[in-house]
Amino acid sequence: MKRFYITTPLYYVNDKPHIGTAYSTVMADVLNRYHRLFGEETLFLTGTDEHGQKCQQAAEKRQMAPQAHCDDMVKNFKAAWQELDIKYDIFFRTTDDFHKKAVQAVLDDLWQKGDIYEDTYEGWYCVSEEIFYTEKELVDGKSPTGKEVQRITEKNYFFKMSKYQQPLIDHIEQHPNFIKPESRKNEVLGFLRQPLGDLCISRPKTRLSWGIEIPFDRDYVTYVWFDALLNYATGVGFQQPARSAEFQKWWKETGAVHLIGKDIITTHAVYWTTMLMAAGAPLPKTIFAHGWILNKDNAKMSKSVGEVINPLDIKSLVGVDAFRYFLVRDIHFGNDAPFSKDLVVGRINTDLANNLGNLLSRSANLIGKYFDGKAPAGSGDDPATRKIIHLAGETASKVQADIERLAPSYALEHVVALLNEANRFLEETAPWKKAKEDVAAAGNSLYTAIECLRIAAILLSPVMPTKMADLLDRLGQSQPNFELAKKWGVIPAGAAIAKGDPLFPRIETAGE
Ligand code: ME8
Repeated sequence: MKRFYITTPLYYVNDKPHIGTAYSTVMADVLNRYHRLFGEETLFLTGTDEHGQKCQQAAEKRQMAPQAHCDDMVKNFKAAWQELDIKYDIFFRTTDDFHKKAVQAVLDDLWQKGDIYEDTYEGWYCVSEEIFYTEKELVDGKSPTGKEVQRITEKNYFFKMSKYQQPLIDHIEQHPNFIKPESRKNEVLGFLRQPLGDLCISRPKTRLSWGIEIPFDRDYVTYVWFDALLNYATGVGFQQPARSAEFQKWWKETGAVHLIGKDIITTHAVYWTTMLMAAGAPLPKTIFAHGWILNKDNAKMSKSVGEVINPLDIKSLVGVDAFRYFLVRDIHFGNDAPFSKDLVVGRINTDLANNLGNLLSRSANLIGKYFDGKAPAGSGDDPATRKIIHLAGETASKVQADIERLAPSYALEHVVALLNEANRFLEETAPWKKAKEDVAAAGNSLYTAIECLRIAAILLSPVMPTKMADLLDRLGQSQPNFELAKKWGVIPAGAAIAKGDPLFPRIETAGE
C-alpha cells in the first residue's frame, strides 16, 4: 500500500494560533485527507515547539513556570485545530520525555563522531529569531528581517554543518522534488553558493535554562532549532530502539513531506538536512515552502506587523468548511496571497453558494417537483451528455495528479470546471421546460446534474468533510469513495434525493 507522511512546523507557544499557523495546518490536513481518500496509509504530524528563549520570556511575562505556560498554550492549539476540523495523528510536543532522550542520543552520537566540537563564539545574536548572525549578514545593524541583535562572546558547542555543504548541494541537484517550489530551491542553492559556516547548537544555562540539556556538558542546553527539527524523525521513532520498525516504515521507506512557511526554509533545507546527514539518516522526501498570507498593506500577517486575523472569527462568519475551501482554492500553493473577509465571502458566494449550491438546489427542487423526489434515469446517449460524462470521468485523475504534485488550488479548479459545465448543461437543456413535453430528456439532464454533484462531493470531501458528507447523504450516498468518483451512473434510478436547506447560504456582509 502506498504511504504518505506529512508534517507541519511545530509552532511556538509564545503566541496563539493565528491565520498563518492555521493556513499551514489546514493545508497539511487537506493534503493528508486527499491521500487517505486515494487509498493510501497516511500519517500527519503537527505540534508545538516549546523550548528556547521566546517561550521562556513569554512564560516570565505571565509569571508562570515554562512548562505550565506550555501546557496552557497547547490547549489553544488543540482547541483551534479541532474547530478547524483538523485530524492529525500525532500532536508532537518538544517537552515530551521520549523526545528529550532521543535528542540527547543524537547529540551524543554527533559528539562521538566528532561532528560536534567546542569553541568560543563571538558574534551577533537575535533573541526573537534565536539565530546567530555574522557581521556580514547584518543589515543596518539589525538581523536581515529587521530584528534587534546583541553582541555576545561565549564558549559553545558547534555542529560541523560546513562539512555537509557539498553533499547537500549534490542531493538538491539530484532530487528535483526535494525542495519545492522551484523558486525556493533556487533560493537555497543561492545561499549554498557562499561558504556554509558551522552551527552553534548550545546555549549556556546562565543565559537560557529552558531547553534540553547537552548530555556531555550539563551547563548547557541545546539550541531550540536543533531540538525542534528533530521532532519530525523522533516522532516516528528515531533514536528509540523499541520503535525501530516504525522509523523504518515512516522515515526510511515512506519519507516525510515537510510543509513549512517560506520564512523557515533555511533551517529546514540546510540545518535539518545536514543534521540528518551527520546522524546517518535519510533526508525527507520533500520540503515544500508555502507563501505568506498578507494583510491589507501587503505585509506578512504577523503579530508584530499590525492586524492579525483570528481564524476562528472567519470560521464563525462563513463556517469551517467554506473557510478551508477558500484557503485551498484562492491561494496558489507556494505563492503569497492577500487575505481579507471580503475575499473569503466573495469566493464562497461565487463558488459554493452560486455554482455548487445552485446546481444542487435546482436539480433537487426539480426532481422533487417532477420525479417525486426520486432520481430519474439517465440515458446519456446524446452528444452533450456524453461530453459531460467524459469530463466527469477525467476529473478524479486530474485532481489526484495535482494533489500529488502539491498543487491543490489547481486540483480544485478541475472540480469547479465540472460544476460550471454541469450548470451550463442544465441551462442549455432546461429540464424545467422539458419536463412537460419530454420527461425522459428532463430526467436525463437532472440525473447528469446529480451525478456531477456526487463526483464533486467525493473530490471536495478532503477540503470540506462535513458539508460534502451532507451532500452525499442528500444524494443517497454514504462515505466518500475515490473509486466511485471515477465512475458514472452510481446513483440508482429511484434513489431518494433530499432537497434540504441551502448547503451554502449566500453570505451578506453589507455594512461591515
Ligand atoms: O517558526 N502566512 O514557529 P512559528 C503563512 N517553531 N504562514 C504563516 C504566516 C503567514 N502570515 N505566519 C506564520 C516556528 N505562518 C518554529 C518552527 S519547525 C521544527 C519549528 C506559518 O510559530 C508558517 O508555516 O513562528 C511558518 O513557517 C510557521 O507559521 C511559523 O510558526
